[in-house]
Amino acid sequence: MRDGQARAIHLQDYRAPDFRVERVALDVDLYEDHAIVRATLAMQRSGAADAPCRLDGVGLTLEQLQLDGADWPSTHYHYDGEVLTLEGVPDRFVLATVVRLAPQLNTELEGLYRSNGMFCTQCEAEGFRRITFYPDRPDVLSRFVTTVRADAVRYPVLLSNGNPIAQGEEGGRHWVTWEDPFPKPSYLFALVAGDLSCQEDRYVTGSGREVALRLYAEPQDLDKLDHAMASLKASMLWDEQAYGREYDLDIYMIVAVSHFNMGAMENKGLNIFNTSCVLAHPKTTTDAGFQRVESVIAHEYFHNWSGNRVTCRDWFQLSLKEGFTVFRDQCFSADMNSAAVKRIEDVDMLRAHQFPEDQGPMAHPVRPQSYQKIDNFYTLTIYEKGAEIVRMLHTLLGADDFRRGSDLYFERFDGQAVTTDDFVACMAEVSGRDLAQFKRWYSQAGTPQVTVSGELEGGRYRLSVHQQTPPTPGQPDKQPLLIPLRLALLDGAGHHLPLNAQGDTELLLELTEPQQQWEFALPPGVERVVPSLLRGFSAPVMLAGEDSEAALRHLLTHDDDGFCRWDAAQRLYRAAILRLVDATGRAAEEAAQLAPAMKAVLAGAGEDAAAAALLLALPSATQLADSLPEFDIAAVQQAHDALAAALGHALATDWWQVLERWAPVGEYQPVAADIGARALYQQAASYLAATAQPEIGDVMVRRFAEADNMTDQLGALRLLVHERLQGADAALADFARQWQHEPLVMDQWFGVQASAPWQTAAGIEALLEDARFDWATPNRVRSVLGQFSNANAVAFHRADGSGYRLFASALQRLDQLNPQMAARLAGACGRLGRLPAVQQHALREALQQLVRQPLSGNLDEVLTRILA
Ligand code: 0A1
Ligand code: ZN
Repeated sequence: MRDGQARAIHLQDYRAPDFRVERVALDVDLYEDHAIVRATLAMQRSGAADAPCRLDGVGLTLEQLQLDGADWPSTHYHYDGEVLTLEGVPDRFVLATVVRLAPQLNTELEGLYRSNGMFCTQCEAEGFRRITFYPDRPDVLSRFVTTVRADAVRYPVLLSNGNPIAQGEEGGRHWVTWEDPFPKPSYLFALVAGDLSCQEDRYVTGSGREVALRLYAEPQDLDKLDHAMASLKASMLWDEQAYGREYDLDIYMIVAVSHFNMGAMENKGLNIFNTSCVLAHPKTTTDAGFQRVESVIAHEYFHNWSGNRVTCRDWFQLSLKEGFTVFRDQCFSADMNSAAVKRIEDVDMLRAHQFPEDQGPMAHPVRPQSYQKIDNFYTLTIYEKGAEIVRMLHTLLGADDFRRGSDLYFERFDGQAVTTDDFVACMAEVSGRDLAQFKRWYSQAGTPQVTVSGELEGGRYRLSVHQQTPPTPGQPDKQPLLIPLRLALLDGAGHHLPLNAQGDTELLLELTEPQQQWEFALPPGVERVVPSLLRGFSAPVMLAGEDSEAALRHLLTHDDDGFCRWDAAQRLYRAAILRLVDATGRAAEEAAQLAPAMKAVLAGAGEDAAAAALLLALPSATQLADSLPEFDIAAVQQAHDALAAALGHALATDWWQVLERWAPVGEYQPVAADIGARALYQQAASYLAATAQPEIGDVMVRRFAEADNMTDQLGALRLLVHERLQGADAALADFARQWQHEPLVMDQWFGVQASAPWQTAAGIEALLEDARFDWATPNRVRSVLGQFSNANAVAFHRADGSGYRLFASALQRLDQLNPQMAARLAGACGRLGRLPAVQQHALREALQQLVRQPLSGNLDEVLTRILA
């Protein structure tokens, strides 16, 4: 390993800080080849009288250190490159340091760095220590005053958190001083300096305060900020209505940067966004892109309360802010669009990506016990499973008590750094419920498996439910969880049956034991009962039932729960595809079996095209292979594609009708109804493309050429390229020519090719060597290496091991530049232990060879877990 011995940090070792910081004054002087940071910290002892003062600081060149205005003797301090230890300090003192940095050499994109000629920062989780010496932990909150200085012509815009309170200019350089009145942890600090254009608007809060909204981007992107602005205003209003939370500063700023490791960052009053999560224009952005912008804008805005006003005590509590905030942004998007569609998309994502994480070598509890590099724990488990936990609390308590609980939480802990226990305690207090067992969701890793069986006998329906959570690394034995199971029973005509004396037709069962039974008295004459279980996906579990095809068809036709209907369709498709593994010749028969139900969905598509598109989509081969003991993607993909082609033929007339009826009309708008229409069109086109008939190629070539928006254009390009239809190469070339000056669109161009199922290691290598590829831009790296390893299982896991070898050498190269990115991408190798022998051997060899190289602690931690 490159950065010294890895050291694990344990939750149980948490200790309150020995020193607090009452005030911080930062002065950041930016030059082309270096930056000087002067920090003045008013320190106050809060722990043991003899404790030395320890400040974090990574890779800093210390130029000056003074205590209370006088140089502090070098015998009284020690800096080991990571921690500055000051011995014999008084209980209160003012520490002044001067450090020199080299932001222009910072390719890790943590701390202060440059992106396309601007300066920006990323401090979560531990980037502030790369800017100055500081107790860089979330439970140290302080008030910041920040002065940014730079060349006035190159960097006309100088920003930091809070409000500007002074500015000046001298000798070609200028400066602005910002004051943030809210105490905050250092991870929420931000500054930006650049030549940026601004879109400005205003928002008046419910209590009548006026807030200036400023969205900054590079000048050529100024026309791509409308959607972000509209989303921001909608988020501000929603948080007032749904949670009673108003914005608290006079200015809310968002800056778009091209080089960013994640989606965006909620720095107080000054969000920094990956361009991909803020810029949107119909010509360059797909529907999915528009929706992502809306949800990420909301997510970062909602953090102002769930994260900033009330923050995390330590990084083990990361899901306190992330799980809650994801839940909040999911509910917001559900309210802005179709709630059922949003829920299905979220569940699909959770099951496709978080479930495998929870079953693999990286499995960890939502509140982990230990970590080496906290960056590696910004996971789907912390975010998405964390959101499911909050959702379950909402389900168990009901909307009113949940709101009372969140009000209590925000009021009681405003300005504090707290724990997930504190959050749950508020929910317990307002509801009077004992949530002790529920809290196991935070401490226990792994996806619970719930098995159900039903019996109809003597006018009663008996439901037996069994739960079990498989072992995960470091947690061999699991306790039963409190699992909310939302249930309805349908009769043979598809009507809801009453479930109790009050006539309720939906109940929330609370599964608390390993095994439990419920009985329901049925009205006379009921001969058939089909249970609708886990309605709304009421808990993040894997549900196994008897799943007779007739019952699934019944649910698909009659269930009024959007998730359950969709899940019934998924299960039908899954069964068909799995039967086709090793028997692809039977695809036409399977398609014929499925056709009537799919036709029925199409007949009702007019009501909700987006829902119809989801009901008609096959589960991905990757998801199916993940559900089997061995991850044999080649076999499953073949079966999957055979069924897709057979359905393309069996329903050809219907698909062509869809193409006619749902062809784009009118001006592009990213609104739910139109998005649904485009999704349904694309779904139909993809079935036809799977048949590889030339006619669909012609239609796609035309659609590609005539499209006036990126959704249609990219949708056509994807089918042309992935199905290798006539005209694919020309379309790729045209696309690159048309969009050469739009980096986010060129990311899509790379991504379409890297995710093509026919792709080879040599093809990926060619993309990496393309002059337009750039190792230093995370979005571009993700569009090739992320798409290849995460969205193209069939090519990545090719039996000759070529994909693995290429990937390992790419990781090694990337790790030199950006360890966080390399470690994140490496997670794609987490299926190692479940691969067929040939692949397993090849991947193990490639990773073992890699882990012998000098690697970052980030990548080393992930590879070590995978290889364990
Ligand atoms: N808190 C941000 C995500 C984020 C986390 C880490 C980062 O750098 C290592 C950057 C952003 C969010 O949840 O949106
Ligand atoms: Zn977040």
